[in-house]
Amino acid sequence: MRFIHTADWHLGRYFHGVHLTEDQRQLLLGEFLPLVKESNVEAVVIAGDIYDRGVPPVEAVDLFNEVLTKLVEQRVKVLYIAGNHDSAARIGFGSQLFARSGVYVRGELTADLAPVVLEDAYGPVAFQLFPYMDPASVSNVFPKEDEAAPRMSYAAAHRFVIERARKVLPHGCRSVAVAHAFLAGGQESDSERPLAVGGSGNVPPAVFAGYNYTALGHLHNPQAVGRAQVRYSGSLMKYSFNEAQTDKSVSIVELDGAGEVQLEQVALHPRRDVRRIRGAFADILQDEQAYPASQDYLEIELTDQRRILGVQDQLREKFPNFMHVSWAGLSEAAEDRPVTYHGRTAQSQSDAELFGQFYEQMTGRALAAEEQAVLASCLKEIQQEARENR
Ligand SMILES: [Mn+2]
Repeated sequence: MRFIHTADWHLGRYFHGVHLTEDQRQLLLGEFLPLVKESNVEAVVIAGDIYDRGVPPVEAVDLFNEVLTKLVEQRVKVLYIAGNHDSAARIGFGSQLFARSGVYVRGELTADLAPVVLEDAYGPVAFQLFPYMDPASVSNVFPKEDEAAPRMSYAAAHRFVIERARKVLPHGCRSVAVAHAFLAGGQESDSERPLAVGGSGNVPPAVFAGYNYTALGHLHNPQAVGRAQVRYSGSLMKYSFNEAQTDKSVSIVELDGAGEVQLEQVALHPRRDVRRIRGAFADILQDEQAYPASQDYLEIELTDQRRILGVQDQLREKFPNFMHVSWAGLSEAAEDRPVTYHGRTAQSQSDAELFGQFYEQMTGRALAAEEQAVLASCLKEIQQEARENR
């Protein structure tokens, strides 16, 4: 059995004010679908976070519809689950109908843990689909007799459901688990939404020990956890600047007749990369060698020791899709120099003055009179609320 493992597409993602759906469309239609065809796989597994949010934009739904349809036309089976960003019920839409076309979906966790069984030349392979599950949904689906029992931890909830699922697998059958969870030892990036306050990266990889391969979603950097066959494919694209160093890929999984797994990572190439550049403003603007003009999504770290007004417009000409400027040199120098504005330090300024100064630094222009009026009324409201709550 040869299949592609991917996850965390986050269709409809909004990144620093830009809708990424068009980038996602070009990547999926222009690179992913041809890859599916060339790599001769029998199935595509998407391990959750299909969409970026429970109610995704229409363009994102259209895109997923188009990709699914093309995969079915290419006679490839598709298996997908809901992640923590998805609405479980909406992801589950049409699941019984879709199964007739070879598209297998688990949106909500149900007591029915029967696997999807696909056949290859060596016999059956059981795919067990575990949509995103938190302790509350597990206790809802499998109520305990003892109501007074303490609430399960994430780890206990996963162990409970997976042990149960193992029992319904045909004996001796090769098996693949598909899940959306945070496993102990996994490395986070800046673009996952935490599963729970205080973190819940405590599901031990060993709960998946019985499976020949575990296709995981949730963590956005590609990585194995515990052993090579328990794996996060990583997200479709870079969704935060701290992922800039790691290129995205999908995993091609080859499961032989004995259940042994061969893995191959195939890199993805979106039309615009997410990158960080760092340097002095004048260099970044003029040095074509070190800083070539680019359409990429950039975070620009300026090392200048003095703030320069109006950098945004000039940077925009060379880097039309840059997203963020930070003043790295300023914070280093600011340690021993109090920030002043019209000759006064921050401590001696009013909130309105401080905000006006911040606004000017960010946009390069001062607040207009009517903007100052709006600001004043907001501040008044905030101060009033603060007084009432005291
Ligand atoms: Mn995700």
